[in-house]
Amino acid sequence: MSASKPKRPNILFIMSDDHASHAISAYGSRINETPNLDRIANEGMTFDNCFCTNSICAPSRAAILTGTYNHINGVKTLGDDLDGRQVTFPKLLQAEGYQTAMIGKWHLGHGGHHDPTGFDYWSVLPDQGDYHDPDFLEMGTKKKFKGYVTDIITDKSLQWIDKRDPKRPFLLMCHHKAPHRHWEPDEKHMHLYENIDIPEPATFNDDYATRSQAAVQAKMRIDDLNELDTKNPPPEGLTPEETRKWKYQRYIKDYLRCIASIDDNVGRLLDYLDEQGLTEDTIVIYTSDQGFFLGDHGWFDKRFMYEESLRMPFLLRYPKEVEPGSVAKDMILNTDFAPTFLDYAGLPVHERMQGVSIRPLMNGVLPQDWRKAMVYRYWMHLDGCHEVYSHYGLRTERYKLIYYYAQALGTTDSRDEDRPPEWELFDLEADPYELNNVYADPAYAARRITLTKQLEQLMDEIEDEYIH
Ligand SMILES: [Ca+2]
Repeated sequence: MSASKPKRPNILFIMSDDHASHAISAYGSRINETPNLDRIANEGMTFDNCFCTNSICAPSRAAILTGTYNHINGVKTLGDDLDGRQVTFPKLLQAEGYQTAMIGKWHLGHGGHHDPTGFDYWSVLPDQGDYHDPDFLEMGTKKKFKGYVTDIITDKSLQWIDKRDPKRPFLLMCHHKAPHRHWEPDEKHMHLYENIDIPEPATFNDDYATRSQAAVQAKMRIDDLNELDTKNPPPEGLTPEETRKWKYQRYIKDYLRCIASIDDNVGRLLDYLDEQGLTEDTIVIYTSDQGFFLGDHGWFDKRFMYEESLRMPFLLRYPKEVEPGSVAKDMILNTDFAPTFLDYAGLPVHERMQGVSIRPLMNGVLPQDWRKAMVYRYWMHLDGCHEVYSHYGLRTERYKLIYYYAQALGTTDSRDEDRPPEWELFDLEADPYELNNVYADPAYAARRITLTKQLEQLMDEIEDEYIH
């Protein structure tokens, strides 16, 4: 190592799919224990307010790789592939001498310009991938692997680290498929929670009384879970209320069983780093591409800008710079990840990127001009499945303003004809569960105006277009 060039850290970026922070004990989960994820929190930093800019799989992944919002990177919906010719942080790290690998769920298209780019090695699941005996595309060649997907992704990750050149730093993206729908556990955890009831969340019986039609009409209620989700049909003779409670138990137990396997496998990676003497020099992150409703508001799934799906878990360990057991309350976004990794590689933020490095927060320093608000956008209007309306909105430290603009931009859906745009405003201090829409409350009239202006200003800043 030359004196002029400080040693650059390895980066182990572990991301799962749809793992809500309220199913991690470090975040105060009421429903499960995650000792190995908690280890990252106890030995590092917990970010309490990490938000995605669009709560759906492919778009969040594109925002992470490119450090840009979805109208810039082109992945607004699940149907949009990532054009791999654009700038991503793995490409920039690779060009600076990092060894780079992408293992697990990619979900950003394949073939032509859509294969993973910027990686020395990639082995990814085709599309959503399978839980059991999954196929992988290894540098483009399809191969089947026996076993459970979370174990296999971890095995491949360990093998890759083992074979690397120890003289150069590495970036490993270890992307789990779990706990994505349809929540298929492995043998080992199949009987976990068998004889207990998982508590229902506080908003399980939300009646959407003050809220938008978007909330009322979304098809992601616990009642909407199908037989692929619950694995068996409901027992005969149950009332609708009993059926709903039965479906919740079936859903949440399988979801948590998938997470138990992730937790074990994260433990394997952490142990390996210890054994190899790599812990001090490696930034370890655990996150998920967005949050998830765990029966909250009577729902499963994500998409909405409500807290449970907007918030991403983000745990980070880096013994050289981060105080063990520390907590950051400041707002960070998925677009910040790329600039942060560039910072650690000694590179400036690329001019196209829209996020900011969170490295000062990791050192316990809050820059004076740190953001106090963020904008969000869900583009997939009436997807034919969950039927969530497209919307954008603003979240400040205290308020959330959401605008359901009732159409896909540039098109008109005949189902929109009788549907006016709708607004929601929540005072998160008075109403942390977002049950009371105060948009029409005269007491919030002045606040509504300033927040609307702030929303439009921030959308101008990120160069997104909005509908008046
Ligand atoms: Ca996801």
